[in-house]
Amino acid sequence: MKRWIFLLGLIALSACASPVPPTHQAMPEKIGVPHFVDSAPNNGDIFAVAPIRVVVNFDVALGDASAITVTRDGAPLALGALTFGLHKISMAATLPRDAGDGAYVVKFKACQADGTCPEGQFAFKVDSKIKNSYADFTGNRTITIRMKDIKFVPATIVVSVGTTITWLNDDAVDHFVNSDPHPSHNALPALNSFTLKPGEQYSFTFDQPSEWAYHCSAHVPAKMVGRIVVK
Ligand SMILES: [Cu+2]
Repeated sequence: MKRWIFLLGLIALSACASPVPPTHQAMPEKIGVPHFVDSAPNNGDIFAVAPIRVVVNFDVALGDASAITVTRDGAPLALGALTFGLHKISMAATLPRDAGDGAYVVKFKACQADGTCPEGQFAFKVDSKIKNSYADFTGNRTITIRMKDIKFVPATIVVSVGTTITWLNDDAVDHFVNSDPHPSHNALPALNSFTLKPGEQYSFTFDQPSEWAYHCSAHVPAKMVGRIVVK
């Protein structure tokens, strides 16, 4: 009985939690494959601008026959060559620049040491209308994002290429700036900060047009997340 009351409380809490930007919705469950860890985009992400690449991470090395394909509204996209990350536990494919609005499905084949190549997939959406809810800082050379009350403020912004963003920890607890996905943090590895103690700050200059999703790895359950459209 107590357990049910606890669960109902959790549901009530999540229903009235502070508003999160409209960047995620439920989508069909991804098809899991052995040794899959995470992906960027995350399954179910909604972006205002199409990301420039997709990344899929595993906890074992991948074989050369591994592959990624991406469709938008069912039509295949021409991707850049598949690249493998360090130790071949990640693979990435580049999308056409500004690939446009639509429903994207990423299918991947993850060849493993036992000779099998299990296939999985995940989905995300691009809807340029949600950019209206992002704070527009285009033309500014420097921007400060505060880390306050376990949130990035502002959480969703648009900036120009070459803008330097400074994150300032204005909270009483440690925070991080981490590239999505969690826990691999490798869609944009250079973005990752060290621990930011209260009062400390960290800067990064964005030089690739895309929409970059990031989070604080100390506060994943609290959804301390942010998005930066670079154009
Ligand atoms: Cu944090």
